[in-house]
Amino acid sequence: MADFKGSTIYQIYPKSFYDSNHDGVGDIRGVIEKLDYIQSLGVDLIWSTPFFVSPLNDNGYDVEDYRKIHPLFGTMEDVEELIREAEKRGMGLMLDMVFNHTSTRHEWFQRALAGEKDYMDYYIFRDGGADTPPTNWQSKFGGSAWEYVPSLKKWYLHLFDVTQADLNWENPKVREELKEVIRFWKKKGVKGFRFDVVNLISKPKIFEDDNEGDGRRFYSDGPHVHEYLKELVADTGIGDLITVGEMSFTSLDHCIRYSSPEEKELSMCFNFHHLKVDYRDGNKWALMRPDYRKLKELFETWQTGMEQENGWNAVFWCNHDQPRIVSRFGDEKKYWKESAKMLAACIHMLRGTPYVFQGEELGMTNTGYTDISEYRDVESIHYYHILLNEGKSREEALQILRQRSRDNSRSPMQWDFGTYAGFSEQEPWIKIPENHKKINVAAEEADPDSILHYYRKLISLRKQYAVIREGAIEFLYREQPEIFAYRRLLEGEELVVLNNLTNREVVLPEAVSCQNSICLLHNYPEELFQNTLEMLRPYESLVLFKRYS
Ligand code: TEU
Repeated sequence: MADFKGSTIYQIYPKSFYDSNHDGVGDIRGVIEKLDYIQSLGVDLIWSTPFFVSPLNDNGYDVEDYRKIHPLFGTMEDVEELIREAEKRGMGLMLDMVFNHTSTRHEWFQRALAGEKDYMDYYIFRDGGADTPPTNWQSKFGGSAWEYVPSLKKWYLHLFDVTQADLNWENPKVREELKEVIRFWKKKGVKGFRFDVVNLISKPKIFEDDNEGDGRRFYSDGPHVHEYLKELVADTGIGDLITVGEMSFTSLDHCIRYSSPEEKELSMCFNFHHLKVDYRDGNKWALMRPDYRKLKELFETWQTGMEQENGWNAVFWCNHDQPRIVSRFGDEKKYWKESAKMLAACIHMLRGTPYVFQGEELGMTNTGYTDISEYRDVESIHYYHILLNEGKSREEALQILRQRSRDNSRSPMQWDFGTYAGFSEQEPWIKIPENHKKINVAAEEADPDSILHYYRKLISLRKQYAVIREGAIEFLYREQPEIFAYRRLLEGEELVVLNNLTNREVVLPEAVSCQNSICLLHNYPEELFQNTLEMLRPYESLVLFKRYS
């Protein structure tokens, strides 16, 4: 079994990582050229979001052919070279398998559209008049989750964009096709798989209207999902690789089952509950300040719940769908460095496998776009219009996108001081934030106190201390929303992690003595470290280690 507990995983969004052929779009050769940098972070696995043939309506999450590489990103030889070159540097490649749906341009869907019965059964088609969709379910990107096909007089289900048709996993042929895709990539030497929205693959027997919500309660963690996952893993022999499922609107009980080793499903799960504490009434498009009490409760529930039942969390703040964390829960201006480091420590010392999304290790911020023409993301553009239709002004709608758009994380990686931040010599496909002159790899390599060096230290601590990989977890200062703190324990070793989530000084209810501890990490200058802590400075973060004899 691969050491997923000791691993740190680096996520790449190839379109925005590095543009080796200077056409304005990042590519696979760009990743190869930057492998030394990735290795220098100390990570074990590189998860790349999809680079397969696709119309790219959802930037590759709409796959047209699972075995071919989109020419914009490169060739199969490039991917093979990436696998080899990563391996030489002690790293593996994790591929993103989008198996809940395919692009409507996929051959299977095209044959379904042509009326071939076998292929119609690959998808979820339902009868119904042109004006009455089978259910009132809503797509995650806004609007109905059903699309009518006049030539067939049927509707098909798409939980995401209209060009992303949901596959029918009840059909054993579909499951076999997808297993073949896994075998194909496994043979090429891929070391891990991330399964996109994999808890949505099993739809209910009966499709009915949802009078309480958008339909998600009927198809999330659906009736046969565990069975399908067990079958996929057993029949492809990927039980020894590192696997992670992206779980949308899931529960702790299901994630325990997805990830506990006895179940033989996946190594770990992503869940998103902690990233909704700033959604007003659960609505992503309604702004609210983060509720830190809720955040702490969620971490506690998921961390201790998974520990008790031997499950495993993927721990993360950032990915290609989330705004940048320093802009979201930190302070991108006055306490940029302190808050980015503090937030990193919160996550990396938890019980689980940490993920770092490209640029997070630099403290990259939200993009600050001021015009709708600067956005590229299908969801952001849909919602902009939905918000206007709801009566919001342009400025209000843009204000919401500035905080919530997925494009906040999709702007190009900031490598140096160059015109296009060293990402490309051509104007990139999406605009680079103004702050790239300050926030970039070159600047942070040169600054020993940078966020980049801090991430390197955090990542290396996991390798050095078993307590980080294996220790039990216990939460501290549970009644104080400003302080996120916990203790990790393992046979005579103790790690204490203290974080001030706010921009104010916070007095500790009781002084903490560091007399017998080693301070492994601190985000304030060394001379400010005191042996007795009475308060925490704004966004202060400390990682303390003690060994008992
Ligand atoms: O995302 C699943 C998902 O539900 C979200 O994180 C989504 O972006 C959010 O609900 C929108 O508010 C995965 C991929 O990570 C994402 O990029 C894809 O667009 C989506 O699946 C469809 O494949």
